Amino acid sequence: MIREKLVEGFHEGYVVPQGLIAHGRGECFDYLIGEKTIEPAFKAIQAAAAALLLAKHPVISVNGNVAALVPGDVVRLARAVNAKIEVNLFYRTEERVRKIAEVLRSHGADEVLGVDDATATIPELFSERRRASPRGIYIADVVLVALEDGDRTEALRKMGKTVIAIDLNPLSRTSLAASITIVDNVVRAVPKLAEVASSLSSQPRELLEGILRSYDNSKIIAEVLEHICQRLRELSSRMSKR
Ligand code: PTJ
Repeated sequence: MIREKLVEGFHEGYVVPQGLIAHGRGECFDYLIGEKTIEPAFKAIQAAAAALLLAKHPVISVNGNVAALVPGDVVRLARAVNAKIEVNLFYRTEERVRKIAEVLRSHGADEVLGVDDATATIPELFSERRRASPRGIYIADVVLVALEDGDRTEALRKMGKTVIAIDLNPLSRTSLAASITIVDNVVRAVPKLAEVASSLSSQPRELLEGILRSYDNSKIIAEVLEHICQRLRELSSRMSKR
């Protein structure tokens, strides 16, 4: 079903062929983690929810794959944390931007940035992803990205922003450069993040700050790698007993 959604987005002209290849890479890592939200990802989701709720200008960045897979959950998350939604594409064309904005609007988004207003430039970035809205990613203090390239994550960090990344590859440049890395499939991570954010939204600020203070991203990535090693060891011992 997930693949079909991407293929449909591809036929409708807003998912790029490179997005289908990226998805295949993601599936491989999803098998390695066991196709479920693992404990370190859940800890990262809690920290991400806290960061988004504490932010002054939170923004959710949407590309072709995200629009195809979780458009409704993006809108729900944006409502839960009062974030703006911005289209930001690696392979940017105005036609794709408009189609993605339309998909988001058809799922309930009131406002989609990055369409006619991507007039600001992220410094030291040379891909089409440098274009940002001066009311969105450009001034954001917290940006959520998914299936992202390492260059933009690094550039956003250099601008002093907190970057939350959803990426199934724990060793991608994005995963290593982000402030909070959620190693999980977007189809599980985005709805879970919306759910956790809704339940944390009534909590006092101090509790959210405490969650963020005790969060250590390198430790979380190490836990993900340990989970994969342990899972492979278990699978290998099961195979040797067959
Ligand atoms: O729509 P555009 O023009 O912005 O282009 C989007 C793509 C995905 C083509 C572009 O951002 C790209 O090429 O990304 P990368 O550099 O291939 O990175 C994608 C990362 O996302 C890889 O580390 C994959 O393992 C990971 N990934 C793939 N599918 C999923 C995923 N992570 C979470 N959930 C997935 N479903």
